[in-house]
This record gives sequence, C-alpha cells and structure tokens, in this order.
Amino acid sequence: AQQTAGFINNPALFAASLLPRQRNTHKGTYGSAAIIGGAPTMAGAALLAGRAALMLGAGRVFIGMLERIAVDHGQPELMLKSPAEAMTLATAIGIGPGLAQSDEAANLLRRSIETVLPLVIDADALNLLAAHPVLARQIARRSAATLLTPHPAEAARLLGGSVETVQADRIASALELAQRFHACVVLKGCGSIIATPEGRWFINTTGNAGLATAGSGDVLTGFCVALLAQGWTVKAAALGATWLHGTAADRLVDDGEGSIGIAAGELIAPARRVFNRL
Ligand code: NPW
Ligand code: AMP
Ligand code: MG
Repeated sequence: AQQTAGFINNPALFAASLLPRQRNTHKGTYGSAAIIGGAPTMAGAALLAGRAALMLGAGRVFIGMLERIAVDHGQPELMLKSPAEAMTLATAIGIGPGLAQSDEAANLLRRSIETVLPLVIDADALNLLAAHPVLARQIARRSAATLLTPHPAEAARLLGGSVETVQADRIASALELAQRFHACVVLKGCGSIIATPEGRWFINTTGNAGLATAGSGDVLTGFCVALLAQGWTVKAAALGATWLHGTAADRLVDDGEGSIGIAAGELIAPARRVFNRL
C-alpha cells in the first residue's frame, strides 16, 4: 500500500544543494570520493564510476581497485590505490562497480558499512548484501547516510523475489527496500523510482533507452558519490544524480548522438555541461 503521493523528479527538488563554487576554496573543499570495485575483467566499471565522480566535481577521486592497475591512461587524474587505502582517504564511498563477489569483496563491503561516511551501494555490493544477511542487517544501523542503487534484478535478489514481482509495483518495491534498509533507494530502469526511508517517493522521467548499455549504472554511481563528497544530502544526491544521468542521455539524443549506440562514458561530459548550467 502506498501511503504518500509521489513527485516527478526535477531540479527544484535539489536546488538547495546547487551552490556556486566560492573563490577561496581548494580541492579539499569538494571532498574525496572513493570507488571500491574493479575486480579482474571488470576494471572498467570502477574506472567509469571514478571518471563520473571526477567530472561532477569531487575534489579528489581515489579508486580502490581489486585488479591492481597503475593508472587510467584515459583519465590520469584518478588516483588508483588499494581498496583499504582508498577507503581511508575518502569522505564519501561508492562500492560495487565490478566488485565481483569474492570473500575479499564481502570483507571490503563490511568495512565500508562500518565507516561513518556516506555510502553508495551498487551492483555486486548489492548482490553480496542479498547473499549475506548479517551485512544487510548492519546497513539499517549505520549512523551515516546510505544509498542503494539496484536495477530490477538486483532489487529482486535483495527482496528474495522475482524481477516480475519487483516490476509489477516498482514504487512499492523501492519503498520496501528503503524501509528495510533504512536507506535511500534508486530503483533503476525506465522511470527510476527514488524512495526514502520516511516513505517518500519520486519518479525520474529524464533519460531514454540509450541508457540500456553496459556501464550506464556504474556512471550513475560515480555521479551519486561526487554529490555526496560535495556535501549533498543523500536524498538530494539521489535525485540530482538520477536527473542528470537521464538528462545527459536526452542531450545525446537531441544532438543526434543517440539513443542507439551510446557508450556509458559518453554520458559524463553532457552531465557536466548540464550541471554547470543549473
Ligand atoms: P537479461 O537476460 O539481460 O534480460 P547482473 P550486471 C537480469 C559490472 N559491469 N536491468 C538480466 O536478464 C557491474 O558493475 C562491468 C538489468 C541478467 O540476467 C557488476 O559488478 C562493466 N538486468 C557486474 O558487472 C560494464 C536485468 O539481470 C541480469 C533487468 C554485473 O552487473 C557492465 C543482469 O544483472 C557492468 O556494469 C533489468 N531491468 N531485468 C565493465 N565495463 O567492466 C532482468 N535483468 O547479473 O546483476 O549483472 O548488471 O551486468
Ligand atoms: P545498470 O543496469 O546498473 O547498468 O543501470 C542502468 C542505468 O540505465 C540505470 O540508471 C537505469 O535507470 C538506466 N536505464 C536503463 N534502461 C533505461 C530505459 N529504457 N530508460 C531510461 N533509463 C534506463
Ligand atoms: Mg549496474
């Protein structure tokens, strides 16, 4: 049963967080994003999230890679560290892109849950939560903000049901997850639902089927972590990142570069352009 009316996501909902940069500031003012993930064969997921965090304004971006590579040659601004080091340096964490589900990954998820930092949980970190009820119970007890960003299959694993059941009532599914984990939730897909633990919900109407491409969700995670690193509340970060992610895809369509064949990394530059003009 849905108790409250929802809203269409729009910039007025996160306008209070949109502050211009003050002149006398430095990179430390804008926070340190850490992305934890990138196991062998999926390094790209963590790099995409890191690039996205950098270009939505995080002051520093650390990538705690399970697959130890030295540098992102396409984005040498990123600092590639061990996962433990990246977590220590962070002021906001995103865990999951390309993380895989090894024992090491589960241990890193436990450590990130135990921090007092804003935390985005995505992809394989969500799958690990579904497989480890002890970790799932720890989420609700966190003192810092938590944001879960499942796609429908990840939501189904968390709820112990089927994708069909999740999709049959997406609003109820998102609210159920938000309540269960006492976390903000973005249930992704055509018309992403943003739900809060207080029972509020929002529907995102930006974006298009060009977003149905590998790495798209990893970019969204990077956007969320960037906004959290810059001090946004978790609700504003979820709304802002989701709106910008979809709007970036819409701009690519308007410019004749989509919707067919968008590569996830291509979302980052238009998102930055739109963000700077808000
Ligand atoms: P089907 O057959 O496609 O219809 P998983 P994942 C099903 C990393 N990545 N949306 C779907 O069914 C991620 O970060 C690395 C989505 C299929 O059976 C993760 O760590 C990249 N799926 C890891 O890969 C780029 C839906 O769910 C399964 C669905 C695994 O993430 C890519 C797919 O979901 C990727 O981001 C829906 N609406 N409905 C890289 N470049 O390194 C049903 N499904 O198993 O969670 O796999 O999302 O690819
Ligand atoms: P992931 O499956 O984790 O890569 O995430 C996919 C991203 O693309 C999410 O942000 C989805 O909301 C978005 N997305 C995928 N398909 C569509 C669609 N048909 N319309 C709008 N957004 C979509
Ligand atoms: Mg994903």
